[in-house]
Amino acid sequence: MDPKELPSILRDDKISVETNKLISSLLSRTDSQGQKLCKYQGCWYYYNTLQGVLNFQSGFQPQDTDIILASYPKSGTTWLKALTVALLERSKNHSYSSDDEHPLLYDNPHGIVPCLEMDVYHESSSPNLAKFSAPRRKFSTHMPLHAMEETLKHSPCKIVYVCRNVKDTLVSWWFFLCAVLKIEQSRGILESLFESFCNGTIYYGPFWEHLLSYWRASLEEPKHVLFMRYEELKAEPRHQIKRLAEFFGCPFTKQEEESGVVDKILDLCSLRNLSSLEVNKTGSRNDVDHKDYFRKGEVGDSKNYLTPEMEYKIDMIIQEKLQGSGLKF
Ligand code: PAP
Repeated sequence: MDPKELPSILRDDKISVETNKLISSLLSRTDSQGQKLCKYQGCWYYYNTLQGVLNFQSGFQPQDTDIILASYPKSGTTWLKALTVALLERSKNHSYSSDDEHPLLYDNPHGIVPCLEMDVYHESSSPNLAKFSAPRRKFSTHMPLHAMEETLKHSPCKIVYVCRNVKDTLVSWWFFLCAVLKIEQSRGILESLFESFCNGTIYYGPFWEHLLSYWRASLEEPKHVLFMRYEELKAEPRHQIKRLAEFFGCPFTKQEEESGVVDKILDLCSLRNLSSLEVNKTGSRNDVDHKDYFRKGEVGDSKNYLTPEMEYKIDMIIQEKLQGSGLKF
């Protein structure tokens, strides 16, 4: 594929001279798709993303009311963004009907909640953040928590991490990557992604360090970091959305519960509803079609694609890496 046709996150055309110098001192590798990755502060990034991370680290000034939605890619980010937007929007008394001016009806959740390193700080360490002011600034990130710790030091901002069964995450990655690169979905690509996933040298990997960075912080500072699971959101959405609302300091009132607001929000943010909206059927941003953020959304779908040997290897890695942490799958 012509490098200019790649989504911008996979390219290396936004790198400053200093970052180039830094990269030359870092561990680097080329992934199975031919894209260059380097390891910075323990995490693997494509070069443009690294530039965004560095811009963020040097320029971001947190506000106390900021909300940061964090995840390992393909773990439920789009859903968490939609739920967060809907929760914070509800003070505006939406009707949730088709003539409503609810932002989720007019934009993809990724357009409403931009990613710090891939959108906001992609090009500069001093972007104009004025448009993100009301009512609370909402950002997302795929950085591990340790990449943000220095920048967010002493900030009481709210960080929500959504995690997902890593096998489903891997399979979701495979589908997404092939869709974005517009290449055929071959077993060969799944197998090479699997290898990278297992040895940790994958975009934003190793996944276990990612998970553990947020898991530990959620235990140490539960008012600052909330740890959620995709599977729990699927199994008990009403309970989980209430947890999220409480964490943000805007719990549902009795009146809201009685008038069905919880269910309206869940319905608005459902995969079925979001994927059927015109903006998500036809729109795109950062060279990614909105429709590619929505697929099956099923728990355990990886069983249909991973061999028992692959599953076993992942299980063993999880057992070894998460041992003693209290985090289980
Ligand atoms: P991202 O990291 O690129 O933002 P992310 O949203 O985290 O992707 O993950 C995409 C997965 O969430 C897809 O899973 P699948 O490949 O196993 O199907 C997608 O279908 C699922 N997803 C997206 N929106 C929703 C939603 N509203 N409810 C449930 N699952 C969703």
